[in-house]
Amino acid sequence: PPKCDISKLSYLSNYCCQRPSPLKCPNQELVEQLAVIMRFRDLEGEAMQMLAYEKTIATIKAFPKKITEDTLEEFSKLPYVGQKTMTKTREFLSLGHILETKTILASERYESLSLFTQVFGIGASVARQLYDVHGLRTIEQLHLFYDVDAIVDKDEDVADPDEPPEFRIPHALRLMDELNLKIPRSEVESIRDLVMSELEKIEPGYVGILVGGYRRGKQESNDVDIVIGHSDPSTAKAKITGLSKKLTRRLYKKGVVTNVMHLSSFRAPNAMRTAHWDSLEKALTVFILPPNLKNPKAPRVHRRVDLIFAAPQSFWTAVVGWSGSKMFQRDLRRWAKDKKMLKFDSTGITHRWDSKQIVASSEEDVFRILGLEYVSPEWRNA
Ligand code: TTP
Ligand code: MN
Ligand code: MN
Ligand code: MN
Repeated sequence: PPKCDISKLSYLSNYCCQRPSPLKCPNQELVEQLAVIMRFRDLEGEAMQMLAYEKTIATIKAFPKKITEDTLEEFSKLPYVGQKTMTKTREFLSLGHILETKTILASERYESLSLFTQVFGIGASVARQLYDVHGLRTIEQLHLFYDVDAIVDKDEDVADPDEPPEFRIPHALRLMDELNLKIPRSEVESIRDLVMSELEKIEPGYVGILVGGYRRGKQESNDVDIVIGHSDPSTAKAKITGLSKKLTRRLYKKGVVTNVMHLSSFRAPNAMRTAHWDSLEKALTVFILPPNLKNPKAPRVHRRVDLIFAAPQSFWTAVVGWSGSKMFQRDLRRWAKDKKMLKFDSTGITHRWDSKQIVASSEEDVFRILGLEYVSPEWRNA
């Protein structure tokens, strides 16, 4: 991606998409302390409070100065930094930690709820139910509760040779330790290469861009995100439609895809738009790479891989949207709505009054259409 001129951005803006947000900021420890409180609010279902913390944290990530007694005054004037943040920041400056964070980290409730929500398919409200109603505390107890061994073994016995089995909570529990391992950049690239070589066999001309945290410069990712398009604009739409199913089936037959948690086509765009942020065709999958011939004893680990399929008129908004971060993307939407009377999501940019689409021809074009300075991915870590 092209580089950007960060002197044109400002950490004082109310919008993440106008601020330069690096991967690691000078106040990273404070960010991590506040993130515990944010996470706890999320686990407790307190959506508004969680969002308030998300906004404050995003502001701090772009503040280029170390917060000290000298910079505290300037810090207090930043957007989304209020009385609560100031109290906690002062605690952090004098004690080296935030009192509430310490209490949360020591609580059994936080420990269990954060453990439970690490299982794919268990959200905060289910986790609270498991904790409050069923009295569960540990992963071992979840294994018994969901009858993991019986269900996974039965599913393997009746597996369809053509369709990858759906990934449900028992599968997620069995693979939890593996899926929690971080993915190094080299393996992210190997997964991309394997996907592209399989696409090449279906039909030449497909293009794939690694997005997500990898593109923002993370050394280790939690999953692999790839936006897939086709280089021939006149036939691309037809070559993308239905591809999620075609590609996933092929990879399943090769033993690369082991499960699918979500597979979509363009069937229900409106429902999809709310449930999954955009109406792009996608396959959210679990992969396992074939044995490494140079190093056959190397451990093979299951990985989460998100494949997003974009027709030409959606391609660059899909790349921007799926590059994240979540907060950066959130503020692209907010900016488009508040300031430009436009609607932005990964599917495209449209006028709010007639839903007419404005097609972007590059990543920089997305920012230009939205009336924003270009921000390169490594500065989108809001
Ligand atoms: P993630 O893969 O969840 O996050 P990440 O790649 O930033 O970090 P990690 O290493 O933990 O994987 O999502 C990537 C981006 O895609 C995220 O910024 C928001 C966007 N996104 C959507 O647009 N729609 C979706 O349904 C999801 C899950 C994510
Ligand atoms: Mn990701
Ligand atoms: Mn993630
Ligand atoms: Mn992802």
